[in-house]
Amino acid sequence: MDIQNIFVLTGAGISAESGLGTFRDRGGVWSRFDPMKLATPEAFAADPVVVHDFYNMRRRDAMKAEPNPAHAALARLEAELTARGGRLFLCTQNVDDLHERAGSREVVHIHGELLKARCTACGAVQAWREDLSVETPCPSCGTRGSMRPDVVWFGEMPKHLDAIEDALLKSDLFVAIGTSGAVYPAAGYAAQAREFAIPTLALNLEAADNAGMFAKTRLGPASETVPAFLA
Ligand code: BJW
Repeated sequence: MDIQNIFVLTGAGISAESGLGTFRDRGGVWSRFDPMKLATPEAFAADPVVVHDFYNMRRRDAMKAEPNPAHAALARLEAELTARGGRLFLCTQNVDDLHERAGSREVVHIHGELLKARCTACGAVQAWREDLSVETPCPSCGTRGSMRPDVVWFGEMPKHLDAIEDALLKSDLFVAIGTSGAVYPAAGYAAQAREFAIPTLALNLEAADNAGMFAKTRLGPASETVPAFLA
């Protein structure tokens, strides 16, 4: 592959074969749980116990999961591009750490990280592997019950947007893997790439909501399509 700068956007589909549920597929997380009661700041304010229970379960599941061949292939691609002076900009919507555990060195989490917690009193963010509760004190400022998962809920500002848009516009290829193209602003990146004449490729199990924005699509499980794309 001769391309130097590749922008990869991953979604829940890349972690599906690691046993972590996607959101919008049949049987997905949002078919079993109401996102408006769990993934909004209003839901957390109304019932923090329920929201903590949900994210405690998700955190435990994420820690038990292992990276799959799709995560590993992206880590190899990063190493290869870096060795020849290029760059893989890996933007994940996932809150798990499977890219990092597969060996990816630079990972940008637009929707935050489950294995980090943030203090709503003093703003401190720290690595977090334990369950959270309404009693958990903030290690930085001591305020009780102020810790929340450092993830991005609906209506909240996604993270690292300037760096993401900058990398997107500098890329020679945009690849979306395992994402339904339903959640903005990430769902709009394919259209933005297209607008700037950057080639676009979708690797997904089935056609995404924004499928029309991609010049090329390969349908199939990420554990097969991602290593094949690099071969
Ligand atoms: C496989 C596979 C296999 C399965 N192999 N593939 C414009 C228009 C309309 C609405 C909006 C808009 N702009 C903003 C909004 C509002 C809102 C939004 O987008 N709502 C939509 C529902 C319409 N967006 C927001 O509120 C965002 N904030 C925001 O916009 O701030 C304002 C602002 C932004 C920018 C500039 C200025 C102002 C925040 C969104 C936060 C999303 N949070 C969540 C939860 C995170 C914490 C948690 O994990 O609980 O993020 S929701 C959930 O969806 C999670 C995901 O990251 C995200 C995307 O889901 P993803 O990854 O695409 O998963 P699925 O399940 O949808 O798709 C999986 C795909 O994989 C499927 O296609 C399968 O086929 C495939 N697949 N197995 C390959 N083995």
